[in-house]
Amino acid sequence: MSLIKHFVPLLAAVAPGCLAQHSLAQKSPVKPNVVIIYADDIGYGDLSCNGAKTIKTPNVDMLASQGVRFTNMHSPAATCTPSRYALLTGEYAWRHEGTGIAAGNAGSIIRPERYTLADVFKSAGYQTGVVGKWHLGLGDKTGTQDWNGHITPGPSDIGFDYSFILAATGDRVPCVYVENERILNLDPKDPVFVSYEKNFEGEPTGKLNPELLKMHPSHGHDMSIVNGISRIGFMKGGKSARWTDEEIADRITSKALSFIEIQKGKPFFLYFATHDAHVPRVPNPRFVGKSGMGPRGDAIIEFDWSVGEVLKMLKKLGIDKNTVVILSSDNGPVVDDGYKDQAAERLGDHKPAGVFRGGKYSSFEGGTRVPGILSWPGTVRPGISDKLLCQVDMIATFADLLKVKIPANAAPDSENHLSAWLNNSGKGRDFLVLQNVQNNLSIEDGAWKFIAPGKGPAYSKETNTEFGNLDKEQLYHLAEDRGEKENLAAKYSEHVARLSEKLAEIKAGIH
Ligand code: NG6
Ligand code: CA
Repeated sequence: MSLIKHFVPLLAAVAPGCLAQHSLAQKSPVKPNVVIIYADDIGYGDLSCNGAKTIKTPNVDMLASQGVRFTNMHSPAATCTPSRYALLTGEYAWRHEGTGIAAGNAGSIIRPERYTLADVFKSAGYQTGVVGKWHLGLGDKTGTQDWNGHITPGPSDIGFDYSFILAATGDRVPCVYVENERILNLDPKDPVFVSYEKNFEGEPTGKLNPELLKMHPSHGHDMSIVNGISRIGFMKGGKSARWTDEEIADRITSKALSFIEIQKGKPFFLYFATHDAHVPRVPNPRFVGKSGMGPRGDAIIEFDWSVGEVLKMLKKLGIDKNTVVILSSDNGPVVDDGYKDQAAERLGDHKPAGVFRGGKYSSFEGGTRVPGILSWPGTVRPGISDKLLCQVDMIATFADLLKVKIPANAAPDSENHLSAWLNNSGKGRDFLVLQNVQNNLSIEDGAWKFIAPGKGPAYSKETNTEFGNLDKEQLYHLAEDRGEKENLAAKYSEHVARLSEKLAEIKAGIH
């Protein structure tokens, strides 16, 4: 498809200077900056542009009003690591061993030889950066990394020129920032040690020393204590390098802003993965109490602030019209994810997954139908799109925009849907395969969804989530039953047969 086609709707409206730039695009691709703002555990219904009434997210809403708001955008999986793996590699994570929720001492899951989304941008001459939550492993092997030197391989081996990351998640040790693969502010006399097997002698834990805690676990999360919060895993040392949870959003947002400021003259790609609203939810004091819903709501307001800061910076530098901003989330929402933070008690009428069933971890739509916004002011026509789209397609889609050739065998599941992402005539995906926390698969075609029979509990009492697992087939008519209330498998066996056959083909690698 010719590139110029994507710009047709706005050609009449843009200034003559821009027109010239766009006709050049026929020969050489335009190179807008690209910022992906990737939220953690923020659900479809958590944003006011998607209908939330209790929580107000004015900055996200502004982004949505100047861009296209997708109502059928999916993360590739219902948990973090597999979604991020698929986003960056263009391969469904269920094809690849070792892509489940990663421990904080996991080795690099995406190996250096792998072609990634960052490589697409590098091939097109971009400066690339990742700031925020990583959760894709670091170092050569699980558990034996030396955290006190150059922790390699890491983001620089898979296409990122710059990285400022949390190695895993806020609730997993090591609780330190890692900048360009070295722990920031590390005192060599106080090295960091990490174990996911046993505690280090003399170190307090949430389990044995609850009196030291300012936030208590509701399930799990009772190991090493950092900043008055017990975590998953054990760590020792690195006192000067430990983060303060209340400052994480400020720290990573300011790193994202300075990356943008430094790179502004060249095309850049920034993958800005916020920690909000993952547990532990410990927003900065200036957001505390702002949602009236406790820390979870306040963390979403903090997320909205981060989005606003990015948009303000792009405007201030005069590059807002030359920057594509994509906002999405790595999986659906969860209310109690392991800390007693009042999230359930103060939820009120708020529906984090909107009209959708289930949430984080789930095969139901709430697991993967996430917020999706793309803005490219002056180029992409604002609007609302209900086309079936998925983050796994970013590699092929941006490769088309930038006219980059993806190597053979790279990004096997990534499809080019540039025209749909840019709110033009493209129809979106024909089929999409999704995975829940037990790696059970479902497939949908926009109108129908088939959840394959799968082992595992139907429901988690701890997180109050329906996983969507059942020992028999499930079929939902999403076009008329977005809430997946009625299992029609017995009634429409032809759709069960059609979708289960397609799922088997995709599993076998036949597209
Ligand atoms: C679970 C954690 C949960 C969260 C999740 C990963 C317990 C009891 N629960 O195992 O708190 O960390 O993993 O979330 O430990 S994700 O968004 O990074 O996938
Ligand atoms: Ca997540």
